[in-house]
Amino acid sequence: MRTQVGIVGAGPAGLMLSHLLQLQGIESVVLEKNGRDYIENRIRAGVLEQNTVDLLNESGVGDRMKEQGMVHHGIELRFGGQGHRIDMKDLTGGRAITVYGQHEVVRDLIAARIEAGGEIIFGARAVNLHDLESKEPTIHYQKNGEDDELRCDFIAGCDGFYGACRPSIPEGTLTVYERVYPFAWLGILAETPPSSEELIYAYHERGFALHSMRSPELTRLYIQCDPGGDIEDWPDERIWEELHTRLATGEGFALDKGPILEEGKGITPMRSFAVEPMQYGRLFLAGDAAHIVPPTGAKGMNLAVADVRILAEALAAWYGPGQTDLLGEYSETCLRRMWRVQRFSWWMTSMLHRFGDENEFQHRVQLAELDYVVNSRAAATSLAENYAGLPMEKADEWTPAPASGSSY
Ligand code: RFL
Ligand code: PHB
Repeated sequence: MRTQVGIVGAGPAGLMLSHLLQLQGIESVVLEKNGRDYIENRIRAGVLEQNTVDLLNESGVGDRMKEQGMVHHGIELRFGGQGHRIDMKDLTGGRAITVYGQHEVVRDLIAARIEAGGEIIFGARAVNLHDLESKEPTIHYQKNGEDDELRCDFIAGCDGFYGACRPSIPEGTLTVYERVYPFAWLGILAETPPSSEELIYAYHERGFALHSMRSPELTRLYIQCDPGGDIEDWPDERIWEELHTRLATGEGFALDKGPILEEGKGITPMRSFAVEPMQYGRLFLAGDAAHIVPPTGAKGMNLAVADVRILAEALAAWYGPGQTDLLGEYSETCLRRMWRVQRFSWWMTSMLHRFGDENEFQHRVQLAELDYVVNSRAAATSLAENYAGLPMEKADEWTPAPASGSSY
């Protein structure tokens, strides 16, 4: 089989890329190792920044999000038993976030691809990639125990952190940056209406807690836990008790309990990870395949979408006017935004979690940081503009250094 752009992975990055390419008249095939049902029901991210919302709308896949997404103009930071609202709308000149599940975005994109006659091969696991430096790179994959191959002009590696694309790049080519945090998040989805209209990020002596939501009937909650912990050690009662303690306020905040849905329950380790460059020959990495941010800034999916927006534009310039410069600059353009998002996600994580080895000094500094953020308009603006999403134009204004060693 042959196509113009072979895409590995039907997460937000791969599906959005395939959709944007189709709008430019460029053919692609998406290979996804899991089944459609599985990826359409996998509970993951929930916060879309303004850029992502705008792109979904502008590219014609925003109808359900407009109907069902919950637009939020602020978030709450809670510490010392008190809540403090960060008024994102006021601080950013009108920007907002939309709470809409990642699996809903995935459903909308799959529906749009299928309606447009696009090809997504489910149950197809990429095993390795070949001839990346040639004009016809090839993806070797397995489906139903059979080996097959997809030949392409370009390959987009959108197969997440554990995928096959990044490991296909020759050893020694990529520089890896990584930080593993000494804690994890235990997440649940509960059948109960949210107890607050907006998201609550809580810093507590016992650790971080987050109150989020998926709909007026479904609450999404997280607590900081031990990274080596087992989900079996967390019966529902223990989870609710921790949530109540960590989210409590002096004013008697009432957290509503409800049945915990099995599909939303899990422990996620926390890491910051990045590789440079995000390209090797005709392979372009995008999304979690190239970088991971800890979820405290709600940025992973948004960054994945920002990458493929840049990649789609670069590929359109190559197929249309035959320009190679945008493809050559792909990695640098993405990395600039990526490092800003890494900084923000690391900062939010550092401010809001209890570190195992911390002493009273670090605890006081964290409290002072929170106190500063909620009482200084300058500090609150910095949080708000990063959380709502740095406008795409800011990154685009930057002129990247000439790409070294990239060839097509
Ligand atoms: P994905 O979504 O992991 O998709 C990769 C796809 O590739 C498939 N795959 C393969 N297919 C074929 N062959 C192979 N060899 C393959 N190997 C893998 C996989 O099955 C999968 O379908 O990566 P993508 O598209 O880069 O998207 C990234 C996002 O999923 C991720 O960054 C976010 O979920 C992170 N994240 C959040 N991001 C936000 O923007 N806002 C949030 O509020 C937010 N909250 C979160 C999060 C991630 C979390 N967890 C579970 C890590 C909360 C949590 C708890
Ligand atoms: C979520 O709703 O899943 C969520 C919200 C905010 C975050 C991370 C996850 O920072």
